[in-house]
Amino acid sequence: MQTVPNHQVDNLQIEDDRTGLSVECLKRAFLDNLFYVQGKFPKIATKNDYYMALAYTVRDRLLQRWINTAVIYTERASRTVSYLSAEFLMGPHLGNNLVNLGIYDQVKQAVSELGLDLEDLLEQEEEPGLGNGGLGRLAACYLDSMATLEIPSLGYGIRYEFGIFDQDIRDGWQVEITDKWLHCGNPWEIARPEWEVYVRLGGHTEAYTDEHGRYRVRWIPFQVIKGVPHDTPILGYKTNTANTLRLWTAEAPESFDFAAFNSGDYLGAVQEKMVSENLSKVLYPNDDSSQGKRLRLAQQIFFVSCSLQDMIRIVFRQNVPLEKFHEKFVVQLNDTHPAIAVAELMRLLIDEHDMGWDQAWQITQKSLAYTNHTLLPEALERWPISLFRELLPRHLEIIYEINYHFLEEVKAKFPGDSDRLRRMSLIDESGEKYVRMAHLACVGSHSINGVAALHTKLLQQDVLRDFYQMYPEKFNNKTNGVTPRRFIVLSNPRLTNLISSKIGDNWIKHLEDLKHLEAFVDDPEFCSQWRSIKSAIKQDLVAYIAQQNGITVNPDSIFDIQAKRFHEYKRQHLNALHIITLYNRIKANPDIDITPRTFIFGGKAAPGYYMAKLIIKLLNSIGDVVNNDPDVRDRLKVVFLKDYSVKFAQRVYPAADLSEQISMAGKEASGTGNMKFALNGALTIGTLDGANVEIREEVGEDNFFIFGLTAPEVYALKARGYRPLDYYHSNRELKAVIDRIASGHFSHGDTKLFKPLLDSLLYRDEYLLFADYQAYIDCQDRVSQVYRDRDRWTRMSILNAARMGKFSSDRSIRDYCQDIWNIKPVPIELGECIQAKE
Ligand code: OX2
Repeated sequence: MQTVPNHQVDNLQIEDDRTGLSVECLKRAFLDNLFYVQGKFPKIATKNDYYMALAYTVRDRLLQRWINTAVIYTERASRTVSYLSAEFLMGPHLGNNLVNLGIYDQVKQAVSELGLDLEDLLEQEEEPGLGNGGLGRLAACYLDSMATLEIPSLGYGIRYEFGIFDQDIRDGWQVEITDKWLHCGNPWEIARPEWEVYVRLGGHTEAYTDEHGRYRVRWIPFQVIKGVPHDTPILGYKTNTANTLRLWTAEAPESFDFAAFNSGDYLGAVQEKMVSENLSKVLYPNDDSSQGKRLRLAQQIFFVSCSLQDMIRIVFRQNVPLEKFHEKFVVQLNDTHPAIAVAELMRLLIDEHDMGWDQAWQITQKSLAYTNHTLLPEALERWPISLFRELLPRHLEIIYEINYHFLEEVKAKFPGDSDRLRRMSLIDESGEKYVRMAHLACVGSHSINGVAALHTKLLQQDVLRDFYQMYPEKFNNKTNGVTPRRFIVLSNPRLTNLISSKIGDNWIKHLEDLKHLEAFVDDPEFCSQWRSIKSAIKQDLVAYIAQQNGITVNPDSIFDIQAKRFHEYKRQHLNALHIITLYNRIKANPDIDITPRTFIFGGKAAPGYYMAKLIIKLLNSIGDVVNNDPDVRDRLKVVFLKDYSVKFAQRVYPAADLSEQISMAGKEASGTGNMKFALNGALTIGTLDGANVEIREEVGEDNFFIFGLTAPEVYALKARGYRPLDYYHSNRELKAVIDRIASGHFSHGDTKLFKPLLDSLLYRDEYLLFADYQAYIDCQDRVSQVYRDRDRWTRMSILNAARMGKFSSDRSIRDYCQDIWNIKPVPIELGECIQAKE
């Protein structure tokens, strides 16, 4: 427990209402905030007022730690990680902060003594959905771990006014609704207008000679945008460290458009303002794909420039010479979305701070490090040169110069290899010209990492092969991890208590300690407790499904869950083929002995991704038929839970028996849902893709349901010439499944509805569903068999959770600190600022 900070008044200890952690103190503070912040009293207060009052009560306790942390970092000019990410998928703050402060139970009691229910208040929070999926959630887990490990860090990103859209399902189709996460206010952030910065866009450049006779370039922009930082404290688990997430909003600089450009043209000026504010309006809802839109490039330069300028401000404030920028900051690029940082840091150092090229280049390379998150070709960002020149004329010049020096280096290392020069150039000149952002990131960084062992290997052998040959020393792997605070302590308190009752609670900070659970795997009482907890959680989900979808599901059935973004490579439709296979078996033989299953899906599709949306429609259509067919007799249920989010994920992971991780091998860089499910005792059915490989290694092959082609087998099959029709014609069950869909059985006789999907499978099947179909079905049959042996299943479930130690984001962050960042913890003592206040 934290020691309670007190003011000493004549030996009498009086708790400070803004820092105290006792139940009495929390109650007083809560009512105080209800009155003085929300301006309400209990009789007229809404649930949201209560939520806000509680949030401010918790924020007060964070502020004390936040300010102490800032004081110490500033005094010591501590080396700091800047985590640059276009997405941070934080999830609700309140519950997590209660866990990390260690006051969940006290607050629960405090609000209950005031006649309120904590769970109810937690439900009130609109989560900031400032990310699409795995990439944004990883950034959030890493912030939690950096704070917990007392690593000085700043997360930098965009404060999108509209985060990821809300998903509704109408007539089985996904419908997108704008997310209004800010409409009730955001109690967790503090705006810092005093640290605003300006970002330039468009216009042209001019060369000139400075007073020392040096060649210089001046950039005359077409537009200037103001960036205003909004800070959110990120508290570590049971530490005093509270780091900062700094998100930028775009505004019009009043003086600029009103005076200089639009004098007298009031409406024009307002128009200008709206155009500026557009920059941070909306998150692009594409996961793992890039569309090459102008506004997106503008968003990237906007948050990157704001963040780098902010770092330079901090460097100056802490009296660090700019030549030592790379000693003060290491800047981690979360995929290529912030890769423009390479050119922008060069520009700031050279054009704005008078540094020479060579020194600026050294500093840039030493500061920046790049994480790649995908092997999908459609996700590799490239920008048409014309667009780039129009928006970032100065950056394009700098990139050309970097490219010149870089290609000289390549020539020196591989003389006479002009094909290599063409492949490696920062500019793609094969047709219309493009800037290749991954190449820019590789050249400008001192470290390049993938996010799982297999992914890093494939990067080296394939996507970034030339760069691996050029700079082998830059490459390293950092397997992803997830924070056990949010994804088990907060989301699964029952399992957390059981685990801690056996092995203490050290595992929450040292997840590898979960291995001590193995000692209890043969203890019948422990096994029965484990089982009854899973069963109770499944009951809760049953109630939720009944209320949300009006579907009755059997709590004893296998809860078979696939929850993630919809993408063809993730193969939710392979799962659908399995459901229909079982359905067909029942239709052929209504008395067949089948292990009951509930198939649960959750996830959003990019609004413009037609095929992914059609897969959602297919799943819902299958559900409509299967759930209501009397022959099925409740043995199969198909449930699509709409509007999957972090909040919702926390409810789903603990309830799973089976976790579906069935991407085509070689496509899923890592996956992190796979880790969250297993940590909560689900067994995995999966391909040898991404981190599945390492999860299986850890939990043991006997405790993992593996199937399907390996990555090399996928390549080999494609190279031989893959013919999906051959599988269709030679596999009776597969043919029956496809024919069942084609017949209109799931579409009220409409044979056209799913034709595009079927055609793409029959004639192309890019993700090899047909090739993996039989292996998947056989593996699922094994799952059904094993599930019937309750004791065996429980044992496997316990071993899965017990062996997940490696997949804590704390381990990932320690690895980043050691191998890339060269950074050590800075412990924070409480105290100083309380005295300062008095
Ligand atoms: C995702 C990857 O698809 C996923 O495999 C990985 O676990 C996650 O990033 C975190 O590393 N957009 N989303 C991703 O990559 C990109 C690009």
